[in-house]
Amino acid sequence: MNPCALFTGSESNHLWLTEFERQFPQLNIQDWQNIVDTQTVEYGIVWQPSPAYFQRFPNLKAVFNLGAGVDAILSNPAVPEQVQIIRIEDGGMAQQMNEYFSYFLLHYYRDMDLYQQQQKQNHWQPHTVKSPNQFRVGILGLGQLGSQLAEHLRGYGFDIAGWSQSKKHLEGVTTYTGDDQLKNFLQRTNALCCLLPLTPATRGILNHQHLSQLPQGAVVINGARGGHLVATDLIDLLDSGHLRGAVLDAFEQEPLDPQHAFWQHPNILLTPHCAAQSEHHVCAQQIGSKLKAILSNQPITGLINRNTGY
Ligand code: OXD
Repeated sequence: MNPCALFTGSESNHLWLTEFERQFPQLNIQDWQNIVDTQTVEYGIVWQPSPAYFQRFPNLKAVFNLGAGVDAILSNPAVPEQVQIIRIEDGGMAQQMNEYFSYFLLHYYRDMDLYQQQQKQNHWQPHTVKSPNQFRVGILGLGQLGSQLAEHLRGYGFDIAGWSQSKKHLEGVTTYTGDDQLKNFLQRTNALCCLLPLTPATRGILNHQHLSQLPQGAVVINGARGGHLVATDLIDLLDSGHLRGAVLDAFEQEPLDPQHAFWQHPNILLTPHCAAQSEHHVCAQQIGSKLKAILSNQPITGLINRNTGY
């Protein structure tokens, strides 16, 4: 079997290699830099590969992305047209995303941000608990992760809506489609959860125009990519009091610059791109099985459409 070239650009490389070796020793997955006969490589497994990766393997047919979002591959100018891109589908991330969003949604729904401020002022004041159906959650992006989040949140009794580019039907979820319905979706949403793929169409979607369509006192939780958000617009809307708070997990530059205004903003909670992490054993299982399927001419799911970017 020809070697399959792994690139993760991080110290977790050896963990991936060990996991692939454990589950699929016959697949000959190797560190991309150790492969000598580079012309024979037809398949790759990558996370945020450098242009040099694609230059090194001119006969690549397909790469498996070690995550859900493929924006780092699509924006790489060295990726040849004919190389197919295959993403992780769930890979253990849906449950982690559900936990992450539930945690912060409950934080705002149960006024924990207000209690944190009150504690700093030694101020005792209970707030009336709202009925959950008065808390209107809106999920931007109803792909694998967004639709599972909608399903999970129904258990809390929140009023849930979702927005996506193409029409989706999800039980118990009011769905909105396309640019024409984005305003109506935003206007009814108290807690906006972003799980969109980052594409030219969604870059900067969390901007002043859209965020100011949310009702006064809304909150924003971005578990997708920093490129969705216009940082200065968010800060303006928090400072003017239009938005109550924001939770940010992903940033345009990572790690986030220690001088960035987000760190010290009183109404921003931030986490270091950890909302959901692909689990080695689950993802290795998924990728190895798909690679075996491709090699025996079986169909697979998770292929990226280069036109839509997801
Ligand atoms: C992903 C990520 O895209 O972890 O999977 O950000």
